[in-house]
Amino acid sequence: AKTAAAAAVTLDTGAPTLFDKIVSREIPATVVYEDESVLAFRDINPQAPVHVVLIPKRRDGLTQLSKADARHKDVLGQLLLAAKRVADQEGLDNGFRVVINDGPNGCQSVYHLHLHLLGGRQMKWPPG
Ligand code: DGP
Repeated sequence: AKTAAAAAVTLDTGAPTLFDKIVSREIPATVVYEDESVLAFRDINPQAPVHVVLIPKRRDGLTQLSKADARHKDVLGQLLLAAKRVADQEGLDNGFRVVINDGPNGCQSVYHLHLHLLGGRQMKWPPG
């Protein structure tokens, strides 16, 4: 299990993030959905039978949700709609979970905003 201490906060230097390299196909990933603004791919360390990461293709300063402002409104909506589409595509017709980890207490490890779509098993509440 990840700990908050293991999640290093990085400054947004503008340098390509790990997820930018997935967008550019420099790092391979199993892409399950793509549109003009969103890329979705299978998590390398799945926490459920279906675990997909959805990212904005253009980071535009959006390293984490707490950095969002009005200019990110459209892409934030597109990410949620894409999550719904992928859930449908993956056959998650009995429900699913969408998670955004923010910062050290949220256990964020990659500083390029992303949604986790988790499904294919019964989720628990509260989360760990
Ligand atoms: P978070 O901890 O919320 O920042 O989520 C980052 C997720 O990204 C984590 O669940 C593992 C996943 N991940 C990290 N590196 C890679 C990679 O190189 N490929 C893929 N497919 N997923 C990755």
